[in-house]
Amino acid sequence: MSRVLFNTLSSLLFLLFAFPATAESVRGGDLVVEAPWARASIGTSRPSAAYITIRNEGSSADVLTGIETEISSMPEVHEIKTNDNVSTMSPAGPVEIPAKDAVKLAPGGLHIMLIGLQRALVEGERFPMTLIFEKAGRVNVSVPIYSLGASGPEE
Ligand SMILES: [Cu+2]
Repeated sequence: MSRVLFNTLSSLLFLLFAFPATAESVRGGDLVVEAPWARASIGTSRPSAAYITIRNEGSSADVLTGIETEISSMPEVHEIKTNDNVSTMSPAGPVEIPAKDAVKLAPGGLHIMLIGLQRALVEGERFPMTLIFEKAGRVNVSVPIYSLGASGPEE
């Protein structure tokens, strides 16, 4: 290997390790699914929640129709609605991702409810999750688990 090439490769490796990507993202068709995370759970008796941002770079809307993950026997997209200071949570049904727009699943709004946990969510671990879209099809993400009190992806 030439010395120049070696130096170039070394620099590239250095950049890779010195600046790891903070926001994880996965592309599926026109969609970019980014910054997935979930909250740690206490055991498995109560559901936990996962959050993610879905960006649509295409010129037509797509629809999130379902979630699959081995960690939950019934993963469901929920929405929180607040009326007269009372917040209620209910299944959101199919979620439209408008063209050239983004939908953010975040605490206080849309979220993926992980009902029927198959094992406890432990801070620092990960689990696989599949988002199913009408057009983009199946998009697989690896979801990092943050602390019980986390409010968003770490910067
Ligand atoms: Cu919920």
